[in-house]
Amino acid sequence: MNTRSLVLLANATLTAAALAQASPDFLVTYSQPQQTLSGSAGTVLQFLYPNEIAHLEWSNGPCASMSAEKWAPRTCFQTMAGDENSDGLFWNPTLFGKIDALVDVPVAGSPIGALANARTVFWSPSVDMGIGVSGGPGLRAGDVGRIIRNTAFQDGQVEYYMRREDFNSALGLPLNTVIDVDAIAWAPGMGVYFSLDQDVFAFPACGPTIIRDGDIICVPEPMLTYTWDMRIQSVTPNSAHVVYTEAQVDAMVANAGVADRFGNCIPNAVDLESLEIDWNAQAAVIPGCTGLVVHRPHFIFSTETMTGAGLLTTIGGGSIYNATCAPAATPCGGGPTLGWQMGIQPVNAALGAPSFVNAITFTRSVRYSMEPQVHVATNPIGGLPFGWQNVDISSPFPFNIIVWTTAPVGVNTVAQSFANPFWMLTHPDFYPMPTIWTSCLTAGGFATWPMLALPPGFTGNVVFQAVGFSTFGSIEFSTPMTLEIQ
Ligand SMILES: [Ca+2]
Ligand SMILES: [Ca+2]
Ligand SMILES: [Ca+2]
Repeated sequence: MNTRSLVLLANATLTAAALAQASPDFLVTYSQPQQTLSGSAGTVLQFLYPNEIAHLEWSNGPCASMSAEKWAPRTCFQTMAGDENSDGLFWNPTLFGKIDALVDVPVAGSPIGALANARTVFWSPSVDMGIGVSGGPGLRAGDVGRIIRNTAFQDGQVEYYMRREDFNSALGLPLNTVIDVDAIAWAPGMGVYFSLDQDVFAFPACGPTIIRDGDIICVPEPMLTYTWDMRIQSVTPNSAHVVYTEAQVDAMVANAGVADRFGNCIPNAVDLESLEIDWNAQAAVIPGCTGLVVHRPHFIFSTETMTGAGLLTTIGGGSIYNATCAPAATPCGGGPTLGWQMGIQPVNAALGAPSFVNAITFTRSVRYSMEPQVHVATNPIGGLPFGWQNVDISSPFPFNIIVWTTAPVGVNTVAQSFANPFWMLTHPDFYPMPTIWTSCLTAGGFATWPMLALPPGFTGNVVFQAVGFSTFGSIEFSTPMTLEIQ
């Protein structure tokens, strides 16, 4: 390691330490298309989709910026995934269906790894990703994983946090049972906690039972083995314990006295939709059925009934989660839960946002995302003029340089990425031989640049990234985007 690397590492440690003192951020997904509370300076980044991840940033000036902002656009995932569904296009607006579970697992002792990015966070889709690039089994609705470049330098590959087979094994189900994991959380030293999207008859530790979609299930720590980077390597069969039954979750929702987006009191859960550990109260120890101690921490959670994007906690037998800035839902009788408390716009002052919170994870992250207005375009006979569309950036840096590089075209292709050696905070990869196209200044956290003119006859895929320079010397890349010209 040379002197420069040591300086970078020291600075990264300081940065992470500074961030660690502040409140953690949430990464969050919503069940329906939503609009950011801020309006994101009028950019396309204001439109949040259920297969994208948004960022509720409380670590920098908590309550001044309650808006959820786009953290991982669809085009970022698509550039990482390539033509996963074998139709010859990268762009697939329904990639993943919805992101219905999220977990962030910082690798112990790594200050850099402690800052989440689209390569490090794990998610579960509601619809299986295609296997055209990754090969089988791919990222299925019953998996929690991420898209990586593997050690053989192949992009668009899947790395699992926990596989469908492992969830099935812990539940005592045949390993090939089709399931959909729709909430997950991890508590160090306690285990993995999750919930399913459908009821299923299973054989967990306490014997045959119907696992309900509102149950919170634990695979206790002693029943797990980990990889070096804290992913789940294996589970003990029939080791899952239900730590909260659906009936208990129903009771906690009722006890919380929380309003939905119409202002009606919510009587039950129906389906548990998101989970994160709530460290504001001590975990309980409950007897396991195999003589094992099972930990039951408190949870921040949402359910299918909680429109207006409210959040509850299991503390106090079920109560409205008190986020850093404000209660994360409206109490019963106080009007509708609007959505602004989770950073999104209500329909109007009397009708909240349609979404429930579909996935949440606490994390620390610096957001640097980029998205075009048009993802796939036809180049007409005369070519396309300068500024034929604009591209928008959400940027923490005052100045951005825009770089581009061509990417392969055709069935099952994917763009090749490389590790950015000067990275510390944002997207860790760049795409090869980047050519400088233009630059733009950031105002109020957002920037926009006009797309280059395209000569007649030009077709192909182009990957763009923005490059920013941090105050302590790292060179940072935005999330990548692909433009497909036909
Ligand atoms: Ca495709
Ligand atoms: Ca899922
Ligand atoms: Ca969910």
